[in-house]
Amino acid sequence: FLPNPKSVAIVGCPFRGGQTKSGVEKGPMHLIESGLPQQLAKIGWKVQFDGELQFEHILAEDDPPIGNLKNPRSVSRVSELVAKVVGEHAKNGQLPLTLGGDHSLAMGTISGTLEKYPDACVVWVDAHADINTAETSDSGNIHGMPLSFLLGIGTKLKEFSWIKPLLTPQRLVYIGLRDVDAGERRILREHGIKAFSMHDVDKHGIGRVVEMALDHVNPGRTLPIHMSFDVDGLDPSVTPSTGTPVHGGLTLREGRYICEAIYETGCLVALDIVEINPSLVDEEAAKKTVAVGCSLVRSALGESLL
Ligand code: 5AB
Ligand code: MN
Ligand code: MN
Ligand code: MN
Repeated sequence: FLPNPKSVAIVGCPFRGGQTKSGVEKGPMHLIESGLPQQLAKIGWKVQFDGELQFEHILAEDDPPIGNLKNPRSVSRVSELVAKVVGEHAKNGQLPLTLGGDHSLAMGTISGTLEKYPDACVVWVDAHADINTAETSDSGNIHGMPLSFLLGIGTKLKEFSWIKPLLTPQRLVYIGLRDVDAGERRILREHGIKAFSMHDVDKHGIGRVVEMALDHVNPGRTLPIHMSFDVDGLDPSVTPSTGTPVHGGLTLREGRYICEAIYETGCLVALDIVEINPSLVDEEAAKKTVAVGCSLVRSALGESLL
């Protein structure tokens, strides 16, 4: 499924409305300015980047909570726009690389991928399960909920009616989990969703975990893969500048290995790198986190297999 010639479209999404900490909207520009487009060109990709998406018109609207959901309309409208842009790039035969921004954006990116590839599977790398519903979420932050919307779990809101719940529980797999809410555990169990926690990574090693994860969602390695990579899946010593860090995470090599192994399948059709917040911790931490973000993208686009 990899585009041939290799062609990537960078979708910069300066959005923070899925959570409450400011700064995550600056993630995409930091990745760009640190040279990501040039790095991808250097490893053989034709790179399209026409500037970040503009969300000002959406963010200017009044957006009071609906129940406990914070910024529901802007999250929905931003994701709807992202879905269109990602879907169009995919239809053009480009690999959409979405730079966040917070993880609520995945509602859009995965919707866009499924528009072109309805049978795509999702590899979700994260410390968190991001599968709360409005009912189970304590925080009301929608970056902790995108998968419930994509799966069609929980109360349907008219504000989100554009989302087609095309994702099925058996097409989703997690790697890196270590901070899962009680309500989320229940959802994972009830829907039989496969998750590889840090415990599994310690027990089996990352090589075996990625193999088992792919065997579950993509047994014949014949289905397109959308990888959504939250940098908080890595340990905070590796990616300190992120809004919801959790200790005991993946090492840099484990993170890059996941990306390399996904590239090696030849099935990658879309990639998200989200939750880099350059305003958190200090400048050195931000630089390090951005550099790691770039390295994950390069690994997922084949750098180590030249
Ligand atoms: B992230 C939490 N489960 O729902 C919630 O960073 C955290 O995109 C969500 O993975 C973290 O607020 C969302 C406690
Ligand atoms: Mn997370
Ligand atoms: Mn996440
Ligand atoms: Mn986070």
